[in-house]
Amino acid sequence: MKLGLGLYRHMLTPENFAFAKQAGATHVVAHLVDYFRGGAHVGPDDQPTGTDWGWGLAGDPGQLWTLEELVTLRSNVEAAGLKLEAIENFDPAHWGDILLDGPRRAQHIENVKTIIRRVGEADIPIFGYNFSIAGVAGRTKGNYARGGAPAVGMEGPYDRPMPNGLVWNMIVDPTAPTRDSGTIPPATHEQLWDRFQRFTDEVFPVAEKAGVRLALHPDDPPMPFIRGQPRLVYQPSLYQKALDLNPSPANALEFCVGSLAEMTEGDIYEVVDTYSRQNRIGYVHLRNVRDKVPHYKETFIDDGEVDVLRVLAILKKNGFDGVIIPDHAPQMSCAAPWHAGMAFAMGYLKAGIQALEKR
Ligand SMILES: [Mn+2]
Repeated sequence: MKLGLGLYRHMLTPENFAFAKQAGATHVVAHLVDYFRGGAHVGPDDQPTGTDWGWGLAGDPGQLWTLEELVTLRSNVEAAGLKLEAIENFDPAHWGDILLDGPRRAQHIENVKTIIRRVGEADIPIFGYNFSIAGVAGRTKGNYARGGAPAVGMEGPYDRPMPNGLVWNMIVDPTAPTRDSGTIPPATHEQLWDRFQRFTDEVFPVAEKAGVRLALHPDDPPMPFIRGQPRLVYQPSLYQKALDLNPSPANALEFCVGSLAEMTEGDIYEVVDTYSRQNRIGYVHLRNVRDKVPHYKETFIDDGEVDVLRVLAILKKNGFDGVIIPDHAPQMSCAAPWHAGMAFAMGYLKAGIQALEKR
């Protein structure tokens, strides 16, 4: 098992690559969507939180990530002695109408195919994604973690309808927040699964050919509905439905232990065992939580309800040989709250992995 670090777009710097290496990482997962552009956020490096208008502005709909950009990123990561394992998340400006079944859907399918081909050409093996209309929305921030450390959680459902111009919790129409744009009509679970099925049918053959595995993140937070919109994978069994829908080897999981542990059904150790045995995990998000939706809270990695060392042992037993990243971590009181939180999580995971490898 390999240890990695996930970095947001504005953090893809030589200094942070060196930090990852120093913290024991061998791999990096990179976000190319800029969640911090024109939005309201707590801190410059913290997890995006945002407002009813989401995290801020999505990217340029006409400008896809170029092959050159991807190759340069990989080279920069490799220059620090690390490997670029995955790109995480599509830009809502590039693929939003696939989620909404909107008028630009055909163009957005072409966008996704182009991006996947380029990712394959740049020798990046995995693309992580979250097939979600409302995206990561409805989380609150508080001094929830040990010692009053700031962390995210939920304090009840979030049902405020999505305004037009917002997709996957980012603004794709920059003029929408300044006018009364109306709201997006709620879809049904059946419609969402139909959209997902069509997406997999059209995109997975291209991904297979490009040598890229598409790794599906479960819903964060895993509620049946957020902002009136249905969620795809909000119980552990729905992950199996997503795998069974399309047998392509490109159909993989961005296995988020924290989100799975927040779900109201299932035993997290059985869930880890079930999915790691199938050899369909692209990479793992590993963080800890207390309680279930809609009232869970994120915790330090040693401090929640999940026995993270037991999770590592199950992954090891089932021969998982991919990358594990800490996902999120509470912020620690010092000059570098994000880095300290991550370094703590990395040290804990590193020790857990080493203890297993030595056995
Ligand atoms: Mn996650």
